[in-house]
Amino acid sequence: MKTENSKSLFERAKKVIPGGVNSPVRAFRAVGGNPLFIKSAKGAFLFDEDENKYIELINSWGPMILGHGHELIEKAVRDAAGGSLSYGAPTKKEVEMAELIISMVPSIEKVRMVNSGTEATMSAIRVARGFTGKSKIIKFEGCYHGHGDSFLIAAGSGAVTMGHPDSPGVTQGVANDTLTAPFNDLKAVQQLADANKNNIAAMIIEPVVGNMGCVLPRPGYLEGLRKICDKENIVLIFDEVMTGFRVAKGGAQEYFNIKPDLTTLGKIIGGGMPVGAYGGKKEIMDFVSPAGPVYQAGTLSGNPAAMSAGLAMLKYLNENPGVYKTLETTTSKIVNGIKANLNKLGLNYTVNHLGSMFTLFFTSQEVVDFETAKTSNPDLFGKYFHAMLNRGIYLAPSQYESLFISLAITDELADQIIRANFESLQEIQKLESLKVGKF
Ligand code: HOZ
Repeated sequence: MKTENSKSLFERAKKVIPGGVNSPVRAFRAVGGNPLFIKSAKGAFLFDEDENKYIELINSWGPMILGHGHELIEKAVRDAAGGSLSYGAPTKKEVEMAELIISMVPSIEKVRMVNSGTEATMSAIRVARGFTGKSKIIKFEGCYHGHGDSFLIAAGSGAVTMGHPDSPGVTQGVANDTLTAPFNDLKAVQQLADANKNNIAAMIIEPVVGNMGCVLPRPGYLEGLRKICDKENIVLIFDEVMTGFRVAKGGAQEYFNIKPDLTTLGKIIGGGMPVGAYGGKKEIMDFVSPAGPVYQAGTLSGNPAAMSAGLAMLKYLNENPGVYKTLETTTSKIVNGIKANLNKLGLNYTVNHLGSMFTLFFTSQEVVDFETAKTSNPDLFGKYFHAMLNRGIYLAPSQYESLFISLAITDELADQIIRANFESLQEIQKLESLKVGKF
């Protein structure tokens, strides 16, 4: 595989961009080697600067549900660009977007557009604090809610693999206001609530975690959190940056039938454009300026091109709910294929899966929280990543990320992924056997 162009771009990038990338996971540090510089993408495929073609299982970390370069979204952006790319003034499109989100997401009664998931989570926490008059928050170990100071405590995603789950630069004061509990452990949450009576403003959670790999809530867990929040007067925030409009039309809250008080949404509502949103109960959202006293603003909020792209995708999902069945069928086929491969090879690694999100963990333990996610062997994951890449499959370059399937993955491509998985597992199995002198 030729990679000269990516390599030389990375060398140039390292001189002018910290670590050569604009977001850490992309640097391939968790898997070794050089990142690939992507030139274009269409449907299920990515093309890099060396003209290599890959079947793509990241899909911009979730939003490209319809696959890359979908005609509806491209047209929407082209049409929007015919106006202007930014006004810094209200538009009809953002009203339509808010109406559509409210009609699709069960718990959202009012919604504010921002520019990224990070902005959405930071703003949601602020309004929860303003609304309750309390200061502490609970987050869950290994969950990642963007790079806001309050969330870089026991954070997942790149913060784990870069070795900074508690980032320097976050003041002790902020850190003291963030309480953490293990995912899937209701008792630990109740203990925190008891020890911090009347001090906890909000609890924020990825209802299905994507940022320590895909980790599912145990039956009754989200219901339990809802009950604790009701009892303790805590604002329950579902971070649906990854799960919103992906695990179901109305996100994880529809799938599990639990209504949070606030929901944060991200890139997914822009169909790939930079955007985010937070929304929820009217009485909480009416605390946001100018309706209420909690300040939050932005020139690019509700950007017309982002709104147009997002509307095109969300309308498509809203009008074609069968897509979720299709996504689930394709993903189940891939996951079952991987499980069959593991079986054939006598390997007992763990695969977690919900809807069109899944992760293969290189551990035999059931992965239910951050501790068990960390039992996955990073060395094996790195080898597997490169073995798949050499076979034309582009995975997330970190164990602590979910994979996302798009509608562009056909049955034939699913077969190709399963075949590549078998060969890759076999390859690393051989390497491991050689290492321990089995052959
Ligand atoms: N932290 C992001 C996924 N959990 C990756 C962002 C990116 O590199 O685009």
